[in-house]
Amino acid sequence: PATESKRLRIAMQKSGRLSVDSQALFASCGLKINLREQRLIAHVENMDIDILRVRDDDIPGLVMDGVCDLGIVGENVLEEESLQRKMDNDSFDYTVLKRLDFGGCRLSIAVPQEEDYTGVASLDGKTIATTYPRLLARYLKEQGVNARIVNLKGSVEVAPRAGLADAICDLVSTGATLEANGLKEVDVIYRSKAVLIQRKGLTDSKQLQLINKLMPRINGVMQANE
Ligand code: PRT
Ligand code: ZN
Repeated sequence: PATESKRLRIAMQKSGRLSVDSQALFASCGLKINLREQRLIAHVENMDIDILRVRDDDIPGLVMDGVCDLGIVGENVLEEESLQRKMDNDSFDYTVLKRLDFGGCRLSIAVPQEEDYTGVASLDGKTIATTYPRLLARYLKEQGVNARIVNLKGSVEVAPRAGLADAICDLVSTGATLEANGLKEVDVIYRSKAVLIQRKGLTDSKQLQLINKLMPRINGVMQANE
């Protein structure tokens, strides 16, 4: 029945760099979840919440299409999806409820260590491999650089050695991966953290109440971690 309130659906990364911290955040907000089962949906035992465990790349779309109410995802993935949807004239609306204190990384351009890099203009006419073609294209356009973008879903860091590209644009945290592949970071184009987002048009009063209960807890947990 239409009057019956739906459970709040939160999307999180199933396994990867954001999943442990996302789980820990939920736990410290008092959500009792049994995540040991390899299930897509985990029911929160003590609140009207379901946790959806998916690939991080699917989270922006699930929230923007209104399939999930909340989601935790990296700003890099969120912004890339937004740019893509703008181009495709698809809906790309969402609200950021909180910028979180994990998942920090930067999206950077890197070139072979022996390369003489004198600034972004030296990428003119070059080929750059990346998993983030829209973010890279936006940056290159802002900088007035004309380069060819090769879209790779993985193994971006081996592209120069494999002769597929002159440079790469990839996520960096410690820099160890770049170093191990004979590359040097030359330009940071985007700084990212995990964010908690909410879909547009969420009006169910029970669900809104639940979010209003969660937010102070999230803020409290983050303050305690500072
Ligand atoms: O399976 P699924 O699609 O869900 O996961 P995924 O493999 O696409 O993503 P995952 O788990 O690798 O990353 C999820 C999110 O974590 C990213 O979208 C970022 O927001 C964030 N994050 C933070 C990172 C990194 N740090 C990071 N270092 N994502 C990826 N990396 C990779 C980077 O691509 C490179 O291969 O780690 C390597 C570089 O690390 P350093 O420490 O060697 O510099
Ligand atoms: Zn992914």
